[in-house]
Amino acid sequence: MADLKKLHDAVLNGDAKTAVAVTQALIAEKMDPAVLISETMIPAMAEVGRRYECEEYFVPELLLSARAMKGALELLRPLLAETGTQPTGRVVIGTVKGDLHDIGKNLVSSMLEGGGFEVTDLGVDVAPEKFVAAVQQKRPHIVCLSALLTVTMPAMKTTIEALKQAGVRDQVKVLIGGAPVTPEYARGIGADGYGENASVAVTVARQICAGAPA
Ligand code: B12
Repeated sequence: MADLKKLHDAVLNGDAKTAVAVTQALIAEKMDPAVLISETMIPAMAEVGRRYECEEYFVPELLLSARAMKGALELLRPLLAETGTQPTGRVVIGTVKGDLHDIGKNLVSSMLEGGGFEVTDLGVDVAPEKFVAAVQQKRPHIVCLSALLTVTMPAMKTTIEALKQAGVRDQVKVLIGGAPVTPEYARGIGADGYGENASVAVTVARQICAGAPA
């Protein structure tokens, strides 16, 4: 049995080569990808964040850990998507303007795909007008906004304002998330829903598409 701790430590130490090799071994052993992510990789990234806060880690270490996490996630992404059944709804997702964090957003995107949603991922540093254009073109049921920085959270509000200005706000539900985001903040800026993690994002998105209040 490949070692879960080895995967945890590879992400923590920014060792992408080992992270990928151990993930491959765990996949071969039919390990549940959701367990690998939620019980091994996310806790490792949380520890990376803690070390950064204590100034034990700096930006280069964050980048190395992010690269290791992304390498492992690339392998798990198709497996998450395989679990899907009926198309559930259309989603446009992106990290808001000024923000380059995409690991959590990619996870939400993969879990939504796995939950049967058709997902258009606009990437990172997405300007409000780009979200508006995607809503006009793709006609999604839900727009998902991600922000990891307190300084980029206001871009969520600006994006909602831009949807209103363009006259498309009533056509979509807006779901927001990211480490500094709270349900109160979501309500305050007029979002329709909030999800604290990727699996909650799928549950809330399903509720929205079923017509239940988010
Ligand atoms: C990795 C990382 C980076 C990497 C990002 C690489 C990448 N490709 O994403 C790099 C090195 C680039 C980086 C840069 C910076 N970072 Co940084 N980073 C992190 C770190 C360590 C981990 C983030 C992460 O990936 N977590 C793992 C994922 C799985 O969790 P998540 O993102 O929270 O996502 C989950 C939920 O939030 C939720 N979710 C996320 N999005 C959405 C969307 C929706 C719709 C829903 C429903 C749910 C949802 O579901 C996800 C999965 O469960 C955090 C620390 C932390 N603890 O968060 C700091 C952190 C976010 N970074 C921080 C800072 C300060 C920076 C920099 C300013 C540093 C600098 N001096 O340059 C820059 C900013 C660059 C920019 N303009 O964006 C601070 C932010 C402080 C603040 N309150 O604003 C943090 C909190 C570190 C800290 N403790 O100080 N960072």
